[in-house]
Amino acid sequence: MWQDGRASVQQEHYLSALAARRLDALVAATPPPTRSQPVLLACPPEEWHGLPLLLLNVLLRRRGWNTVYLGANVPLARLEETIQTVRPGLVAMAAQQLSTAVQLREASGLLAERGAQVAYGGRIFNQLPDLREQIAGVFLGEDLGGACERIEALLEHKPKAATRSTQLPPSSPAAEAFRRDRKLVESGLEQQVGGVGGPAGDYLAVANYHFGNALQAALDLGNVAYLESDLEWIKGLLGARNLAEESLGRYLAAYARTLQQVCGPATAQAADWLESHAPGN
Ligand code: B12
Repeated sequence: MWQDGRASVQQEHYLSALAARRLDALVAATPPPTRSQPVLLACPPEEWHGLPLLLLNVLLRRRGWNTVYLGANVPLARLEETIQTVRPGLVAMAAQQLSTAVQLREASGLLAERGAQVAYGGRIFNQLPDLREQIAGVFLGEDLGGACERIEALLEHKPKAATRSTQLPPSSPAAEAFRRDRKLVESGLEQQVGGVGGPAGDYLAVANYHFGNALQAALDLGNVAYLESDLEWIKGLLGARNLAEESLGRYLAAYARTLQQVCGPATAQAADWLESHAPGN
């Protein structure tokens, strides 16, 4: 509803906070855990969608598990210390977006290296099942319904074979070039699409922030086509705000040109993909 413009951000925040309070109240009303092995629940850095893991927390607590819910946007620094203190039988993580799938990939690698068993899920892994190949952990399924049984099976049997390699693929030249030159690309775009300041400038700054994050994530994950799910989201958002789809077309075409000019051959494939996906092309 929020994406369609039928609910305001304020209404969405109000309802999310209400849902979180209700879930917290359910946890508080649950009897003490009957199973001693802790289960740690944490969102990776920059992931603010904490509700799914909060819900999983309630479900696990109701089955007697001793959960430690760390919430949204948990930094990776000192995670090792936490693992040593809590000594969890399993760490459950969730990511809903492309950019936080990259963060979850890093967290899972780090945890697996320290010998922790990782399990995960989230919207982005449902949309792009290929991504599961890059995570050092066990996928818990497409919805929260069966997640508790899977977690219990993992805690009871600890299948080593189900955990993937913890070796991260080397960063691609395209990902490195964009990381290095993103600011230059964005200032080039400001000159092409419109100056900063005023409504157009505001939209551009917001678009650059979200789109740049998603593009960096797609390149980090090794496939610019992973951006497709974000483009659908942006199209819906523009439509709901009465902005023509051509503005996305112009933006993507200008992005492709600027990327090509600033980063050169390293990002040629990404620039071609953006150009061919610009509505109106
Ligand atoms: C509430 C909400 C927020 C709240 C979160 C509050 C909170 N405490 O969690 C806030 C305001 C923080 C937020 C922020 C943003 N959000 Co938001 N948000 C939502 C919303 C409306 C509901 C998400 C939710 O909790 N659903 C309840 C859960 C239980 O259901 P679910 O998400 O559908 O999950 C199902 C499966 O995916 C799966 N699953 C999900 N997680 C897990 C985990 C495990 C372990 C398992 C097994 C399964 C599983 O199981 C569930 C069904 O059983 C969705 C829209 C929607 N309808 O889903 C957008 C949505 C997720 N948000 C979105 C976006 C874009 C954003 C923002 C970028 C917006 C912005 N402009 O700033 C920021 C990003 C913040 C960040 N860096 O993380 C997009 C993501 C699109 C995309 N391509 O990335 C969505 C899909 C909305 C949309 N269609 O545009 N958001």
